[in-house]
Amino acid sequence: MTTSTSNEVLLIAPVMDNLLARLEAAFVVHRLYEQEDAAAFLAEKGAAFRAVVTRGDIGVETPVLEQLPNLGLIAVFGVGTDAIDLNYTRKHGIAVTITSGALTEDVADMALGLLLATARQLCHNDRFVREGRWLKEAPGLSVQVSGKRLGIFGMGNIGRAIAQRAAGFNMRIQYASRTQDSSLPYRYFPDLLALARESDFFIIAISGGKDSAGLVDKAVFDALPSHALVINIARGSIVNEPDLITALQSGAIAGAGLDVYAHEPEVPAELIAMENVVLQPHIASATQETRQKMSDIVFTNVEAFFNRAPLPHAIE
Ligand code: 8YV
Repeated sequence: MTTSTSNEVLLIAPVMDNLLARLEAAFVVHRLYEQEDAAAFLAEKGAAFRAVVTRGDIGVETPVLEQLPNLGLIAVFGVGTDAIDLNYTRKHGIAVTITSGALTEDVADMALGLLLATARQLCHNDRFVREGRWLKEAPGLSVQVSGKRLGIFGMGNIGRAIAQRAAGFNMRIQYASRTQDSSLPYRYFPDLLALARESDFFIIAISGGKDSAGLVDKAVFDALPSHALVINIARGSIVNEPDLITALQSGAIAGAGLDVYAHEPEVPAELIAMENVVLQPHIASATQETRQKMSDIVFTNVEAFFNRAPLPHAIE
């Protein structure tokens, strides 16, 4: 028989081996992603689970939550909660924890890395050397990064960390976000299209979710100068991907650096075919150091939950 005092944890998707090992040493862990018949498994075992561990990019589907009547915690390996129905968790008193603070620097580093790689054509020129083309022709010219106008869409922790780094490149930093923070020395645009019109580079750093789905669309690409480069380290859902492809194909923008996509791990063939696009497999936070911190935070929160202690990283 299962009771709500059990210490059973449901793992929705694979996590780092050492986190899995720590969880398995301390709790009874079941892996949903390994169940042949997930629905039958949940129908039989669902009431046993008091904690779920999942990833930011995967979240938990609401029909799964509905099979977990004794759930008290969702510990997210990541900061995104866009793949979790927070109305449902609030209504059912389920706490949600995230790995806040752990990944800000890495994601900001990746934003600048993608910007440099796209503008300075690092991947293109790497191929140029490896394929022996340098022996036959001169490399082309790329685009200067330093001193340019950088538009940042979203000025949360990650947006700020990007701005700090861009300041080191003497960029003219400006941003659009829901609210202005007048303590920041950057120009604020209440209107996204106005920001786009004034940006040589445009970095997307807002949170994903229903409110931000498709906000960067044809209107934004048309407003950007045709030499603009678009960088996305946030969520694929924020960008209308077919509009992005059209903008790149038509020359409405000059290039893109992407870590995230609408339907990961699927990446549209059109993007893969483009030389002016740099593609990464959603790895902005994937350094050994940060992933270790994220693992520790997840474990600490699950442990606190089962010890009935305050949750150090609860979101609300
Ligand atoms: C991770 C993320 O890649 O924090 C998030 O929400 O999307 C990323 O940092 C992901 O959660 C782990 O796979």
